[in-house]
Amino acid sequence: MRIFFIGFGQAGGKIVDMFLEQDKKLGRNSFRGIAVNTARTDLMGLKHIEMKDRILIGQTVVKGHGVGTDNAMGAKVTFDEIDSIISAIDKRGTHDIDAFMIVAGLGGGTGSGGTPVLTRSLKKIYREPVYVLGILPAPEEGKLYSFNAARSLATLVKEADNTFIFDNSAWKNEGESIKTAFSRLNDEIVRRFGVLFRAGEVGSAGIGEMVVDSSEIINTLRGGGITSVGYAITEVVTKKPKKTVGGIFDGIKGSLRKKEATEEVLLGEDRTAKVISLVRRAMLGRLTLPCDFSSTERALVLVAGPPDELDRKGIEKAKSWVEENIAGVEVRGGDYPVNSNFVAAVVVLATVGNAPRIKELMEIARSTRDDAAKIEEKKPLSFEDEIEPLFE
Ligand SMILES: Nc1nc2c(ncn2[C@@H]2O[C@H](COP(=O)(O)OP(=O)(O)OP(=O)(O)O)[C@@H](O)[C@H]2O)c(=O)[nH]1
Ligand SMILES: [Mg+2]
Repeated sequence: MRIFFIGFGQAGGKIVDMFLEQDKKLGRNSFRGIAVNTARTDLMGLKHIEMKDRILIGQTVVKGHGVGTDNAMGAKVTFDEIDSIISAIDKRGTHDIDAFMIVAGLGGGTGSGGTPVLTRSLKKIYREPVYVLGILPAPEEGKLYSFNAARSLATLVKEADNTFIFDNSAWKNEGESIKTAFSRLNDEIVRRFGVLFRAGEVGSAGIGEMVVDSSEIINTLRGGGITSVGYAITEVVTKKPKKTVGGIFDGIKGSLRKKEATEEVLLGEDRTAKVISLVRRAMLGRLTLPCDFSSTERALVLVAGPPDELDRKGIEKAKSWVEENIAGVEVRGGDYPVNSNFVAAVVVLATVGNAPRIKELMEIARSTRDDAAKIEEKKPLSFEDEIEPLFE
């Protein structure tokens, strides 16, 4: 899939920079990307996004120093300078892309406020779907971050074709500070979304029997809402031990080490059963947004690895198993052949209905707003009418 990334704000810029780094490392050309920020130093710190693709906005207002967690300001400067952002996107080229992906931390000011404005604008101008990869703040960052994230999300679910969520709080370790966790979390993000976003790409391992192409990903995401992604990986054990090749599964921080994969042995055992177990592990393990998967409307199952290991019957059975466990009946899926000593499964849970962390954010946002406005009445929560969106 050819993706045009836009990293909005500091977190977004860093993560897009890493997607491009991964592309370079693999010698691929699937991803392109730009960064947009109100803070000059954040843009300067990037390494793989070209200088001309780093767009500083809001200079007359904040003088390159960022909007300091004020997402209404982030929305305003984006709105005022939308033409220069669109022009930078056009210059980079959009004619051969499959989708846009705006990446942003939703708790701050720039990315949180700017992403919904840019999403709406891209939707008006281009035919390609506009997705968002939104990062949720950890509770320790304070109420303002939660409030920002809730408002941004309330707007995004209306504007974007789909919003992938990665919840920082679900991924940081007990006792670890959120800041020290960033580089590890970003590596997790780039690994799992990298596999998904590359699906359909013709690699050196040839064409699969049942390839997932970009239209299947787009159709899975069509319903909009919030999407969570599961991932699991296992090493292929061969009779003649070869040099370990991680291939597309390598993150930025170096090659996969054996201990990162499980000890499941594919060779000599039932490959069908192994594919099924890998997919189950992906869905039952830690998701990018912990959620009740039985409330999911659609899903996509992707199994990537060396062609010999991509057992067709296993993938079909795994799809049936996913279908039995989600609310809807639409489960797409297939394979993605790659040269690697690993096999990975990605399960996309599209349009999840019930995620405790989202509910919690909405509660915090409502109580923060109510504190401010001294509103007594309690209404049921929904994105549509409860949380004041950033703009209408
Ligand atoms: N996973 C991850 N989250 C990050 C990273 N950097 C920041 N965040 C989170 O993203 C949210 C927003 O932070 P920033 O991206 O710094 O905010 P910004 O968009 O630059 O906005 P302002 O600095 O307020 O103008 C916070 O909740 C952070 O915890 C990162 O590298 N990785
Ligand atoms: Mg910033």
